[in-house]
Amino acid sequence: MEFTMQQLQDKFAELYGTEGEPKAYFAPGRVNLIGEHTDYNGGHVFPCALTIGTYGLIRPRKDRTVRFYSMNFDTMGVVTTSLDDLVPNDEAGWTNYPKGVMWTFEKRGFQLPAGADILIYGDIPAGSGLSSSASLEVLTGIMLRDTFGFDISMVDLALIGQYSENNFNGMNCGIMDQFASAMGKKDCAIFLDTNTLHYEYAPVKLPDARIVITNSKVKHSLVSSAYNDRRRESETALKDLQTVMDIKTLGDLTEEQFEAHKDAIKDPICQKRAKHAVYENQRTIHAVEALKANDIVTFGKLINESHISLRDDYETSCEETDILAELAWQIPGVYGSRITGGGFGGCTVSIVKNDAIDTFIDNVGSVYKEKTGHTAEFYVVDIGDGARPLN
Ligand code: GAF
Repeated sequence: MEFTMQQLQDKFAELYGTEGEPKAYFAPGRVNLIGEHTDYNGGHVFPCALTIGTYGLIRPRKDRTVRFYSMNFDTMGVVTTSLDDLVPNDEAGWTNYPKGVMWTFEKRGFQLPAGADILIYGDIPAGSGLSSSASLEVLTGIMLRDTFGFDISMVDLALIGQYSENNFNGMNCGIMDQFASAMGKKDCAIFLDTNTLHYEYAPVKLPDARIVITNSKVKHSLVSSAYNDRRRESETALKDLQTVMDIKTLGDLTEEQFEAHKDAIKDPICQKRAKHAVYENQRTIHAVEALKANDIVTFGKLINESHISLRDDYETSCEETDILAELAWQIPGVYGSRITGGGFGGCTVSIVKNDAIDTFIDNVGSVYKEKTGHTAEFYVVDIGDGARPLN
């Protein structure tokens, strides 16, 4: 964290005055270990919350004004809006995320009795695909809930975040990121069935290894439109399959059932997308079994297969993340490595033996730089808790 809590409190007082102590909150980012692009296909995911994320200070006001300030976008200064004017617009930049959550609260019958002064600071690297927007949504949700005394569960706060991202910000994401940020648990990944929202915490006990995130430092444009395309292609595949079988989601299918009925999917691109969704869901179930049995070798192999499927069938990887994963696979001591998150850049996640971490960072970093000109960043991460008050 670049700023201390004291510095955030001082900035809050400087901007908004000292009348009344603001309350402080935190909501984490996430890394997904396996189960990619399965969350809107009725499959399983296996993310964990990080110890980096978004911090917020909030103090209610007496009128309907809302004031936002971000330490990360300080050049925007204080952005002022009103609870009576909750509409998305480009000039509002990052504030469209908290505004979307406020709009969703009102839509769901949680009428906000007053506005608020809000200060935000995030330590998730920009554009890394580690869910800075989901963490901001969940943070806003928990701040509003506590400040105005609403009775809303953490799972519902995740759903509110997803709804606002879909309907206010136009990104048709699934539930994974908001769920991980709201429901994360230290040292555990969340095995979530996105069909039922049934979940269980699986301890991530890696006796001789750590989770290493590698940031490609690349974010290709049109991420959200390409993401929405994938979602549409998967839905087309599902509709075709439903003409020959009784299923609700692609997550209902085993690999065998998919192979037996795949010809019902007319468009070959949609068929590849569905293949990924079905196989990735099954891989996720097997990966969790392997982790529970302390079989890190199998867990790692499934992680590698996930990358290959995202590269070849779902086509959400890109040259840079392919290079990162393929370099990682060559290093002894790497159990598995794959692109994580929405794709088209962002990060890879790797499971690396403790005594191979330095070599991994040196080798992957230098060859990646040679091949792409980009300087990758590496984070050896701990798994943290979900969103919470700090004072
Ligand atoms: C993004 C989305 F926000 C998630 O819902 C999920 O679909 C992920 O991409 C891919 O697994 O992070």
